[in-house]
Amino acid sequence: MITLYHCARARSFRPLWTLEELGLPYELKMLPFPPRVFAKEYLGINPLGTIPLMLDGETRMTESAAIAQYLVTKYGPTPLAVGVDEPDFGAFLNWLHFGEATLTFPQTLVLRYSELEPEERRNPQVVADYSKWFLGRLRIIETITAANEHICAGRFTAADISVGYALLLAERLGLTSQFGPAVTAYWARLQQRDGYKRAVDSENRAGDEQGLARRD
Ligand SMILES: N[C@@H](CCC(=O)N[C@@H](CS)C(=O)NCC(=O)O)C(=O)O
Repeated sequence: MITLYHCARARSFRPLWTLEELGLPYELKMLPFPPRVFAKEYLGINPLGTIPLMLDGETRMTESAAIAQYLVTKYGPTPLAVGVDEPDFGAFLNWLHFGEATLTFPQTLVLRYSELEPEERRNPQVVADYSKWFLGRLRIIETITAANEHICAGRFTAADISVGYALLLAERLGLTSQFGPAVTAYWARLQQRDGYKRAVDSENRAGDEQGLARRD
């Protein structure tokens, strides 16, 4: 049985969404955010203190895009993976990792310096600069989704899950009004997927059962 450690609406949503799209059984362990502060015992399981942590037998992984790649590769064949023999294999890996490394990282600075730091350490300049950074990098997704329903390979893949999570975080940060029309429509399409809805339900259910408040 796969075990996934998760905080509501955090990057661990990528593996959760992937598990739901694949219909795999898993155990979801919800943690308060940040676990490093509010669930110190978690450091004994994951010394990094970050989520996700996915356990699958002897396999331990802590990178959300890599876990999505692992799941679709190991538990395929599935259309969510793009094979090495397909023309879009490179594009698949590129956008899968772009979703985290390029689209999510700048937003974590926005989150940190607008909400998570104590009042006296908040920094509107960092928030403005890294919001702009994110929106600048998002232009390439606007171009792609203006011409394509999905990011690559002509179908829904784990790369859409990776980019989709960055859009979920942007929504939480109030950046959606600055999305272009194609990204707005793409994000709406992603949220209509049954797999996405099941992941949201699963997170809410596990949070309720484990006594954790839902996060907006
Ligand atoms: N690159 C990693 C980042 C993991 C990460 O930093 N997760 C955040 C939540 S989204 C976290 O655990 N933050 C709490 C902390 O740093 O203490 C991934 O994609 O999974």
